[in-house]
Amino acid sequence: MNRKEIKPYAECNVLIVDDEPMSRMLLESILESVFTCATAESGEEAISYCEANLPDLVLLDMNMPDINGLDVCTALKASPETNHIPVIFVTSTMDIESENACWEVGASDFVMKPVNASTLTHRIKTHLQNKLRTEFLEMMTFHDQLTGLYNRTYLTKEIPLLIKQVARDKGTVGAIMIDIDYFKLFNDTYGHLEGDICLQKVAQIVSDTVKRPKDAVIRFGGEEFLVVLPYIDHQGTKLVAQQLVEAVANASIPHGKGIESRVSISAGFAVWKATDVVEDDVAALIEDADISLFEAKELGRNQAKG
Ligand code: GH3
Ligand code: MG
Ligand code: MG
Ligand code: MG
Repeated sequence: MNRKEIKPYAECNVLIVDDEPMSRMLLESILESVFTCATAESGEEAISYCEANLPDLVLLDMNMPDINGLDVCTALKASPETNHIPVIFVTSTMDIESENACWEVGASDFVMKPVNASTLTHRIKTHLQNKLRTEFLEMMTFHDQLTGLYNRTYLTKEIPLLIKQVARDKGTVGAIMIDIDYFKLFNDTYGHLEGDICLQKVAQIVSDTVKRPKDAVIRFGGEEFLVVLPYIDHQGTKLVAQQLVEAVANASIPHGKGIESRVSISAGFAVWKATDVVEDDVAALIEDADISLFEAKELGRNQAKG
């Protein structure tokens, strides 16, 4: 996610889970004018919907045959992909033990059947607000405002966690350091505002070229980008680095004083066992990629070295 503002309620996807058709219809009729609603008629369907669509909130019937609401909530909270989705239980039988059971499996709230339409709508809005604000702040904390890429905070806080996971799986991790060629001359020729637009274009090309979901593209410095590639070997990293160099050159962004009169990048890469990165610190892997970047610059720019 990288939006400049919090999305409106009408765009929030609320999943209604209930095994009784009448209950589903009633809840949907209350909520469909305020939120974007979807329905599921079983616990199994709810879990697969959540995995595939990541709704903003789940309204969950407690009593259902097969997988009951408590089990659905437990499953959602156990997965890192879905554990941030607030779950509100809707139930007709509520004793203290059931209430406690809801809290224990990670519920955000519960409402009693028959529901008061206004209370239900307002409870949902409150939990959506909490979730969306948290996500928005996370987005602001971890993204660079000019390019929308991850920032240095993301690099220091989140990348070590990713690399620890790769180390547990005994995998390797690749790092590609990218630097725009003759960018000072670009600014001198076209001005800093055009320079900013150029940075945005290059950032977009890099993001589009690096495709796997766990790969991370970070704005490392002014006109330097770092790509972190978990679970990749030397050959794979080399290929991505070469593709990045080619993609920027092929975009043909005019640069009167650049190589072949267009904007180009140089890239340096390194691939380490993730366990070694954990031991030595991410900075050591970056330093290794940086040495290769220096070599790529020395050899004439517009190329990848590693
Ligand atoms: P080289 O090929 O050796 O990398 O040459 P270069 O000119 O790109 O290298 P240098 O490090 O001398 O210049 C980097 C330039 O990037 C200098 C600075 O003005 C520019 N820059 C850094 N951040 C920004 C930014 O956010 N916007 C703009 N427009 N320019 C920036
Ligand atoms: Mg039921
Ligand atoms: Mg530089
Ligand atoms: Mg440069």
